[in-house]
Amino acid sequence: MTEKEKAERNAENPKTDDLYMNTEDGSGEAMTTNQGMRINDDQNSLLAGERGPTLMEDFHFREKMTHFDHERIPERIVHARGAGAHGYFESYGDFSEFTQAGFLSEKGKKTPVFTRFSTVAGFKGSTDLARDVRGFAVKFYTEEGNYDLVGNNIPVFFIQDAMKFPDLIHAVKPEQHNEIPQAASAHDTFWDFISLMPESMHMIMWVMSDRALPRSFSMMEGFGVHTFRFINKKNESFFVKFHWKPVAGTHSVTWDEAQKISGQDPDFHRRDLWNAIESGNFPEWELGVQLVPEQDEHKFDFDLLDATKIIPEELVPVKLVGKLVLDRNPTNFFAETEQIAFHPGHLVPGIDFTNDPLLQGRLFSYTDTQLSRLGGPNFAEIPINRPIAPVHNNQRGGHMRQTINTGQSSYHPNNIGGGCPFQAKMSEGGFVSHHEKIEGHKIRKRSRSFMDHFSQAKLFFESQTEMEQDHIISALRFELGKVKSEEIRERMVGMLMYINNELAKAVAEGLGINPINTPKEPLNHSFPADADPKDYQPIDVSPSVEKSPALSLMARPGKGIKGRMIAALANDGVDAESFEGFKNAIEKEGGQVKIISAHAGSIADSNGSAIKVDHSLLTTSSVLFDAVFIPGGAKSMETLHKNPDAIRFVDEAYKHYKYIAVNGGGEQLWDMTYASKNANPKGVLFDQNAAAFIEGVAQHRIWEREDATRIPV
Ligand code: HDE
Repeated sequence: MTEKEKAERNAENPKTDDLYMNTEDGSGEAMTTNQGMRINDDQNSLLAGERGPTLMEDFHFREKMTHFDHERIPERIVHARGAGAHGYFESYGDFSEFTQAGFLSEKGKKTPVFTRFSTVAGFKGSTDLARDVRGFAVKFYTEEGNYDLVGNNIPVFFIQDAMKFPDLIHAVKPEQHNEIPQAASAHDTFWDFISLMPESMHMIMWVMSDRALPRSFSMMEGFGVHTFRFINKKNESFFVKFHWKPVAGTHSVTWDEAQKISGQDPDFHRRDLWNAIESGNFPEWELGVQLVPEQDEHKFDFDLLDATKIIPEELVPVKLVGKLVLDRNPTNFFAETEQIAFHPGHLVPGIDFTNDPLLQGRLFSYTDTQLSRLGGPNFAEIPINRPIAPVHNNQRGGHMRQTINTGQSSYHPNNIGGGCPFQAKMSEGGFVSHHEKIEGHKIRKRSRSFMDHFSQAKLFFESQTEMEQDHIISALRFELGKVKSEEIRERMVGMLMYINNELAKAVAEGLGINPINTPKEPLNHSFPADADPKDYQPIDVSPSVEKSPALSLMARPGKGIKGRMIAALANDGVDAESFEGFKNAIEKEGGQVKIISAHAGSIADSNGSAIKVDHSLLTTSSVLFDAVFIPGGAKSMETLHKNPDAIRFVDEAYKHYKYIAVNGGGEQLWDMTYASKNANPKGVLFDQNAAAFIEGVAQHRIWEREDATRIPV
């Protein structure tokens, strides 16, 4: 995308930086200290004599070094690793029938947003490709104040009560004695905890599925997870579940690829988001809502307040209400992506909480964590966190206060300040909590309606395609295979038997366990000391939906190849016509073509024109691409067909079910591969036009390529 195009696009869409950015690029300016004094030597410390000690009075050195020493802030306890982008949300219509939220009140209304995606378990410097849940947090800078939809790419959670969150996170993070392993759940403490907590089984099915290995942030769904409330102007309430549906469809990588990508490019997802935006292929999602009128609260065979449950789309369809477009990369990662502070309690009138005990606990945690992470109560004044709606209140002081409040009074009621700032009436946009009737005893107890732990785990597993089920089985074999304790493995297999017998048997076989011998009761070990364990054991529920096709990744293939990366294997002498034709056709559809060659620099095509090489075979790998194109050109092939890295590149792409286009003399390289031993390879297109290849790449993978796993790379 050219600078001119970017400027035009920025002018069209609402954005926050005009309103808050305090950018500084130093161009044309002399260097100064933080006090604004000009610096004329930034190379040498102040010494007592040419070879003497450094003087304490060197205030420039001390200021520079002190600032550097304090450059880092504590990383997030969870979701430390992430990437973010600016964009906008556009409402599809007027939804005031359901909510008074202004950003959903008018067709075409645009609201600026900042979105941050993340992994959960790994440290800030860990790999993007961990098997993990992804955070999907969106800050809407609405005219009525900031609204944060702080969700995940999986619609349920491991636990039902926030009380257990520190335990869950301690169990999944690196073990406390040796801080191993990084960004991985495949270890004893995680599965020890999980195998004692049957409420986590539904989530475990999702995390062991390909959902936990997204191909790209732009190819994963997002979910608000909890049930929230919409409130309209008549004070009528609807329960609501939020969904983000990716326009590019839902796609994943395989576990073999994920592990290799973690070494080849641990920034794979960050880079993908950055490149997509820079190339003008803006990632897009549609916002969907499942709405349940208040009076239907108890109509379901699960509790709407239980965050380990979904509302199957077959029971309540998803209504699309708007579109999210991410069209601008951050200017500075630290200032924006690192300092942004989300909070599920940042609401606008028209959206409210429910009594989900997981959500209620989150309402405490997020402000609390910002206090230590961002250093004090004024984090809302950091540019990226500032609402575009003006802020007026009587909060004063605190570390790093930016606002200079004028006047004499900082309390309410006051007469000295003319009674200002005054309390807004409802009609002026005030927030009023839903008038829900609450009566009860103070009690620490889990409702019996939360005790069905298996029916939706079963629903999820049984709604997957055979290939997806195989991947879940392999994931569990891998994860539990890394667990050293036999007892934990057996307990887990015992738990899986309550989900699906075939699943349990297949996992047990991989672990060398006889499922018959696995312990059965009690399943739940998470109950108060004085409770009767029986009151906490899972209950059996026959669900009203037995299969939900919407739960398969295959249900949302998306359209086209926007954002896909295609590797073109070429060397000096590549056939100009065959290469250019494909490249142009792919780029026209929003895909990106990268030239991979035996050497870096540039290559000369058959017409003698120079083509810039993007990567030599040394610095890249097939796992970083969605498909491979081998253009012809006798001279090019003469070099590549003898290059073991080029041969492996093609074989590996074949192993990972990718489309491969072979044109003209490209067959010389193909013939050297192990994959070519198959007389009729699926998804390998010989001398076909670009349109056929593009159509294939849009399907993402050829899962029916049965011989793929045999490829020895
Ligand atoms: Fe979070 N979570 N969480 N979480 N969460 C944080 O807040 C917490 C939960 C989610 O990109 C922390 O600012 C508790 C569910 C996202 O900055 C912390 C519980 C869901 C992000 C915290 C949960 C989420 C966080 C760490 C159990 C999906 C990253 C840093 C009750 C609906 C936001 C921070 C970003 C971050 C607490 C469970 C989503 C510690 C106590 C369920 C996307 O406050």
